[in-house]
Amino acid sequence: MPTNPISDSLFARALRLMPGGVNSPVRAFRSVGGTPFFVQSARGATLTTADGRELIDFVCTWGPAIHGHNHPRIRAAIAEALDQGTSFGTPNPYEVEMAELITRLVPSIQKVRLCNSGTEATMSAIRLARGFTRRDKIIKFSGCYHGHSDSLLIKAGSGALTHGHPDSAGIPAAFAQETVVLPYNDRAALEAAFAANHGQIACVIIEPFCGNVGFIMPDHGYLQYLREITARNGTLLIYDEVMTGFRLHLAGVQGLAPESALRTPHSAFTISSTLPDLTCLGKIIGGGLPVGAFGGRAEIMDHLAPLGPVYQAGTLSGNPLAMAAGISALRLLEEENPYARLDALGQQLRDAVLTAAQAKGLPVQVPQCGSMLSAFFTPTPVRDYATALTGDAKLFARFFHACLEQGVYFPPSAYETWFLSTAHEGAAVDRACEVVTDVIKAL
Ligand code: HOZ
Repeated sequence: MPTNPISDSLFARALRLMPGGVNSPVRAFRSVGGTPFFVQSARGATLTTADGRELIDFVCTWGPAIHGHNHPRIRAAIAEALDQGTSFGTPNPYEVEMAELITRLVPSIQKVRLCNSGTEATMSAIRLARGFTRRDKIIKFSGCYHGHSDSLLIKAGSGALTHGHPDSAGIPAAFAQETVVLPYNDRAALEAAFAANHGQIACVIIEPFCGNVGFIMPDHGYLQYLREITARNGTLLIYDEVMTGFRLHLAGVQGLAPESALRTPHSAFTISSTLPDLTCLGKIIGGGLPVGAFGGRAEIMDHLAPLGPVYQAGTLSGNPLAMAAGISALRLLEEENPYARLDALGQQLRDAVLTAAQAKGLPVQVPQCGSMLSAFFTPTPVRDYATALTGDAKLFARFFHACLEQGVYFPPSAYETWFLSTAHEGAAVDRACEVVTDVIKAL
């Protein structure tokens, strides 16, 4: 068992200074046990810990690192921008270039507002939807996590679920009453909610593919149904593509079509595009620096200040360093179009888990699409929050630690998505498959 004296001592100091020793809960390892390692540096698919251990990383900084860590092109773009200054508090040319890229690549986005995190993007999109429709209620789905703003932290996934607080303390009951929470993939529940709240629902917000309760895909036709019922009710449809944007396709889930290079051979699911009214982005569009964005139909976006009455602002919004990094990451994706390659890597890892589990007689579900996947140790097909919770989280914790011991780092929670990057091609994914096979055999 490797020892991590430097990480352990840093964590002991951190525990005295920061709640739980961390600045984002899931990093504290509390659901898998043990103490987190500290990272000194990262390159390609590898993290180097403060204790000098090298780990193959399937967290990819929770999604942004689709080109692997510290890509030379992105680093060079940041260095060039850095030479000009770090923040101006005025419009800068990079913002225009980023807005042009996003609106060109994501068909439903005619205009975009850049901000600093995915949480800001979803919070602001909700306010915009309420301001535009002049309605107060919103619909979200249990297990979908849209960041930590008040309206959205109800039956949430990610760290909130991991640590047993899917409905956070501190949310006024009056706010919570405006959020209708429904099961994902359940058409009857949607029909009933619209009937019960006729003319009151401003928007439906959804992770079109859920990535914060483990990875879950929609049933065949569900997204089309969602588009149809929202349009019928004058309700805006918001896709939270903070995780999936530029990860599954240049246009995110909304860009996937049956003829797309990306296949989903693991479900009866045929992907066809449905366009939302608003889309929230983050992660990849910052190339590893803090960023968020939301955009959509111009008619809606023009309700934002300074044109309209819906207020939203940010000192560091459109920050030149984050823009330069993000532009570089997106241009690389356009040049390489790596989605079919990434899907092959995702399938390789998925097949390794399934084959090992089958040999062991261990029931496991491994939803996968492109470079996103996760493993639920359960015989029950996972299609929503309730079925995700049937996964054996204790077994996952053993799996996690056994892999980590052998140098493979998966997310420290049964309810987070595993991410791959182009840097995993070859040795990294091959080694991870070997480790997963050994670990499952010994579970
Ligand atoms: N909420 C993030 C994963 N879905 C975790 C972010 C972090 O801890 O860095």
